[in-house]
Amino acid sequence: MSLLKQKLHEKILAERPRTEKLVKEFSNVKADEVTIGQIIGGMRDIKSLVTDISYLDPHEGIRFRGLTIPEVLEKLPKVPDAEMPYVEGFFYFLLTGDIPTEKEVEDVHEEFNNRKDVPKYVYDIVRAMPRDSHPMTMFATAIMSMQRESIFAKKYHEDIKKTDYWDPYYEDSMNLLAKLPEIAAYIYRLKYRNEEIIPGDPHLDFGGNFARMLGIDKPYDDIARLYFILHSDHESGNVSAHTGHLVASALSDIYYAISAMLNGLAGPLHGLANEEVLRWLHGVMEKMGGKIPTEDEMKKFVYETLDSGHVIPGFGHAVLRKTDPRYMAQREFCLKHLPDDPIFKYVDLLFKVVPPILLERGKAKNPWPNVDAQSGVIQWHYGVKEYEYYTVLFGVGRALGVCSNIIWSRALGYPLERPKSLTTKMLEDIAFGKK
Ligand code: HAX
Repeated sequence: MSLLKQKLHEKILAERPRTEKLVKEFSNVKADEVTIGQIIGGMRDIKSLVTDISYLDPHEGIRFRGLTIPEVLEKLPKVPDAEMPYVEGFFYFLLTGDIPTEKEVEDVHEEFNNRKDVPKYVYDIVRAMPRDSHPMTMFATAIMSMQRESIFAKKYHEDIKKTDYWDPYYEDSMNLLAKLPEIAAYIYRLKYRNEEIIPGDPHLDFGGNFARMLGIDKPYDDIARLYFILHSDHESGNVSAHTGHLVASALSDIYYAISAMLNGLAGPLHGLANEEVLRWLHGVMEKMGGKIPTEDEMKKFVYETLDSGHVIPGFGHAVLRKTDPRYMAQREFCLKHLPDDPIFKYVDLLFKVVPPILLERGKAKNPWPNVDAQSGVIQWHYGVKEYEYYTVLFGVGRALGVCSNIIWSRALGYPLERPKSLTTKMLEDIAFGKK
């Protein structure tokens, strides 16, 4: 058994009694109350999910297993000659809550390496799709097509106990995660680089190998690592994480769950926002003839967008009420590596100009930038100029967190998710005081 699986098993046995006790002795204790505004308003803020893998404090931002982003970047084992930690080590940390040793990181690397070969039929299916298919559609389709590989789907029809479900979910997750960089890079090279596929190098780590298969030199390997880590998890209520959780709660296997997760991520109010940011910025650049606008000129563009009924992409958040620390981590990278990039200058100007305007308009609950405001800029700078691809990168990262959550959901025996609906008439009766 791999070191990761062994550690995970120990952790599961240690954690189970906590959940069992809560369910057995405290099931009727209220954790929250729900208003009509929340029921109609997208279930915003209703406390109805549980995860120990990450927690999003509205005023502090994300913590992964209790650590802030700067702490994660500092404490996890780093790739030699690189600034960023191993994605393999980060995944170990997400899944177990422990900082891995070098040996444990190497063990995850070996596990991924042994499972990374993508069946040929997956590539055939992707190649058969029209070349103008969105890369997210190609990515989700590739993953769906591998459902026939699911170990859980086979074991379910054999004699497997519910308490052991986590094991085939873990195996399926490892098999799938190992292949994601290969599939994502394949889609990129197929669509945007004349179908010239670059083979991976088994000696390289998850992020480094992805950069190689994309065909981009250093420091893009560090960008890949940073990007996958930052986008991995944002607790359970966001559309992609929640979709993955919901689908797997029906005991649909990891292939069904992760392709569904990607379909949720592909929306412009969620993961597609990074694409929208670059499209919007290039629109402004074109109008400015490439020159950096003054603050007043930039304000004019922001007002124009708002007055035409559109949102400013990359700003606002359903939970956060401050600047997203994932934005700040990427901003630091930009300040260090690409301070003179014209698009970075645009983004920095927006950081100054947009929040006061959104505050003045009084609608957005959070006027500050989110992760997507900054991420496309870095990709563009290093030559990934195809905006529509950015959400695929987000998807590779998000799968790390969603797979971890799904494995734990099976390990702790979380049941089928099934909230209750009411009719509008019932809400009116509640609102007007009738029973
Ligand atoms: N520009 C203009 N108006 C905005 C806004 C923005 N950036 N952010 C919020 N608002 C508006 C909303 O559209 C809403 O208006 P209506 O009442 O007319 O519908 C109002 O302010 C209240 O919205 P909210 O409660 O503050 O925000 P929501 O929880 O409803 O939505 C969103 C959160 C992230 C979807 C929203 O802020 C938005 O559309 N932002 C721009 C798109 C974006 O950047 N999305 C990526 C978010 C991060 C993420 O999930 N990445 O994957």
